[in-house]
Amino acid sequence: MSAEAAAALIKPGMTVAMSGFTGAGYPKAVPQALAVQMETAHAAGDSFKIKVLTGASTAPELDGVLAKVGGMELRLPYMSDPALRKRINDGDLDYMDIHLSHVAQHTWFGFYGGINIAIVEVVGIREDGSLIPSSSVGNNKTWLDMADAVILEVNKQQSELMEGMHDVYYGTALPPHRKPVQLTAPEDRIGQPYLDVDVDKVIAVVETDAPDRLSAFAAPDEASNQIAQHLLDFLDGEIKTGRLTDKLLPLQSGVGNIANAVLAGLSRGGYRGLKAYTEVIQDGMLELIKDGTIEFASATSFSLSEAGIEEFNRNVDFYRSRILLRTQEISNHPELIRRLGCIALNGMIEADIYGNVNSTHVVGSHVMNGIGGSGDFARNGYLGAFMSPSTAKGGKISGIVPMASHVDHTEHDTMLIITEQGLADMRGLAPKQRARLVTEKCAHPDYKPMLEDYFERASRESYGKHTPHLMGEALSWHQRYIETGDMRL
Ligand code: 0RQ
Repeated sequence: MSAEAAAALIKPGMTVAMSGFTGAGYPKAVPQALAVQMETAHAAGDSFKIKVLTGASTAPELDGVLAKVGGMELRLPYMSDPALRKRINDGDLDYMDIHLSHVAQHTWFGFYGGINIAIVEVVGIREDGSLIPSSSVGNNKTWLDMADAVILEVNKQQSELMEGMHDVYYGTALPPHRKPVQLTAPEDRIGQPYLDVDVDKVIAVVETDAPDRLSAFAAPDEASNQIAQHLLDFLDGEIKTGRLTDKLLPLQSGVGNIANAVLAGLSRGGYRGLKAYTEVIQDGMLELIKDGTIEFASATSFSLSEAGIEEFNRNVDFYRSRILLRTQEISNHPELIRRLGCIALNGMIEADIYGNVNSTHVVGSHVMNGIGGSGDFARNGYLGAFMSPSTAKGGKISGIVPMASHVDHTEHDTMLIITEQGLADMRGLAPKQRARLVTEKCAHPDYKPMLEDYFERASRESYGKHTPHLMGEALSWHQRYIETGDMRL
């Protein structure tokens, strides 16, 4: 049926679970048709809002249009759309930022109530009713299983050549009936290439012909290259001490500028035959697979630029045996990340001197994107690194602060803090040692004396001497930024 007819099946107040992970594999027509119907309702004075669950971030055709018409009352988990971000920070809707590995199980536990409708993009519907997954798998298995009704978008633009590259695991159960997940290497297949759906629940099939978000990547800047170099030097040191071999351990890489620069650096570093157990395959990862740096990559989503898609389609037979897309409850599974010993590399907003990391909130209250999978990997991996330039907004904000204004990753979960200034290896260090090292290695020269002064006074005057802090001053840098637009004195 038409997208308009399918959208008309969605009613105000419903919980609608949609496909999509980092701008890939999201429904492209029904959400846009729904936004038009919401706008009409709002013009007539009727409220029309729904609760939206996804895999992770989507695109303007989903989060963007629904945000613009004020059509969401709740959104979870990760998002990165500017219009939606503005709505959330204006206080117009509730946003629940949860670990990506938690979404499926919390849905099964009933924490979010039921799901009225699932809208899932697929590449095709097979004769037996099973579905060829699209460019992301995300939470689609859970959405299809749990929803009362299902709308499928069959997108002609998604390459049919992806068929067979997915591994959908159907062995999850609820406690106390859980069994170990039998995956011991990133390349292990433990599921099936297709998604199952109860055909009696399918209330609409809509054909679409539109590309994914296709974000292009900026060339790495100077700071990103320096951060990448610090990490590569650190890894070389780990190999020399014998803690790692030159095959490293399976890599998880976040998204964005710095992640891309690190991937490019690995290629220069002469590594061969590495593996990735990660969430997203970006252009940088494709290049590493092509040149043999990475031998195999497991993820839940492709997030490629137009050039990346062309490259993938041209050499699909080569990539087919080197890439698997899984459900996000498996790509981000704590049990598997711990077993494989992933090296987790993620961006951050700020870190404090003790190594508590804020990945999500500018000045404690303005949400940027969300925690994504960074917590799944940082807490459970073999190594957890957080990376950022040492300053933001032209030097007016320090990325290293006395106390993090919001904490996503506690000092117990973080091991490496890396800025363009240097790398702080906090493994095996107690709080005061961490504070001195993070300040020395990572702080920008404009802020280093301020941090040293703070720590020295806190060490003398603090209520307790274990993790010295001056409670009235710990967040004063953020307050100063709010008042003057600059954290500097
Ligand atoms: O803002 O674009 O307005 O200039 O944050 O910062 O330095 O370009 O770095 O693209 O890597 O993003 C933490 C947001 C970093 C990202 C974050 C501002 C800065 C700029 C972007 P502008 P950069 P990145 C895998 C894992 C959480 C999710 C995650 C992120 C913008 O890495 O969302 O790890 N991580 N997922 O100016 C004020 C500061 C700031 C600051 C940066 N201290 N104060 N603004 N910015 N630091 C993927 C998934 O799980 C799906």
